[in-house]
Amino acid sequence: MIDLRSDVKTKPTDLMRQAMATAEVGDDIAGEDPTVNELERRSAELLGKPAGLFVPSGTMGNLVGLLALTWPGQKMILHQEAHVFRWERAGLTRIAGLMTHPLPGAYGAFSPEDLEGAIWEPDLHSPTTGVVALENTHNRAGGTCLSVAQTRELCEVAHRRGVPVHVDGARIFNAAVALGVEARELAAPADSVTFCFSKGLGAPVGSMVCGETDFIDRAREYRKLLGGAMRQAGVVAAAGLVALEHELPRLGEDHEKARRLAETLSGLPGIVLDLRTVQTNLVRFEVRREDLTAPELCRRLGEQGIKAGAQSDTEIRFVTHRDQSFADLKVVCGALREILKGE
Ligand code: TLP
Repeated sequence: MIDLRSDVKTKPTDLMRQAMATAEVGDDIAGEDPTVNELERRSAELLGKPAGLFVPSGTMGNLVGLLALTWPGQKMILHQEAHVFRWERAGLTRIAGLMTHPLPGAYGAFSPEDLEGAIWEPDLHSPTTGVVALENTHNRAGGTCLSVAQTRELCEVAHRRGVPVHVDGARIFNAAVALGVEARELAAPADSVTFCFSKGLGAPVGSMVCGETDFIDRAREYRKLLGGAMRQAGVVAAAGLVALEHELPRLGEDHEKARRLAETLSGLPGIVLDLRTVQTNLVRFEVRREDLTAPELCRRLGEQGIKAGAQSDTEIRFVTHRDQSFADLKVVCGALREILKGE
């Protein structure tokens, strides 16, 4: 099977499995797991922050980050298609008690002007703004990147008004590779940044939250509260260390695969695809045909051993990752040409 549904579908590599089998471990809640400690140190260094906190998932990373930056009843400003808004079971409201103020914006980015307007002047009646959230790369926009300049400008507006910024950087290393910058440059202007080991980096479990030491101390308390504090977590952290060393340098290949898929797709009848969105390892497109819906196209691909997921009747997202070869991608392109030829 060739799996295009998500980069979360990758299986741990042999190197990861070896590292997991031989990892030195201890009780992480007590700070005694040397492998987790090393992963937190290395991650913080890569993002240019003083401290890191290993958490089980991207969802928990976002949640502990938001809890540590805000108070219940505050307002959170975020993109209207943000993952934390659309796909995280409203934890930010149910658990962190935050009210949301979603903003529109092309390619996953709202404007500094819209942000400025959304941070209301303090008065007796209104909620205060607790946090601004950015997402880099932006999932729903098709894996688009926020540049260093965009990140800086948005953070400047927020900070000038005394509001901290959280970056959901589940795929921040994809953004760094695509933009040709260091991840720490993208993280520098923000107060809190998360990233995932279990997406393009190919590890089986885990995400990281990075920021100032006092912020991470608070996030650690919230991780405990949410039941995310682990014991001999070095077994999974070991795979994260392998991911940073061996998988991070090859992320560009996934972008090349996505480009090839997108170029094939955009030439096929009834496919609507904005090539400007194809910046990293996600390819979002629409199927606008009389004879075929998006779920039907996925079903036909399935018959040829290709797993793909429709997001609606007309929308599909393909995701490239380490477990597909360039030869696999040729097979996918051939199948697409065959199914979509003529109309
Ligand atoms: N994204 C996944 C899931 O929606 C299944 C995917 O396939 O793209 N932030 C962003 C930007 C994400 O894309 C995701 C997961 C998360 C947070 C949440 O991470 P997890 O799944 O580890 O909780």
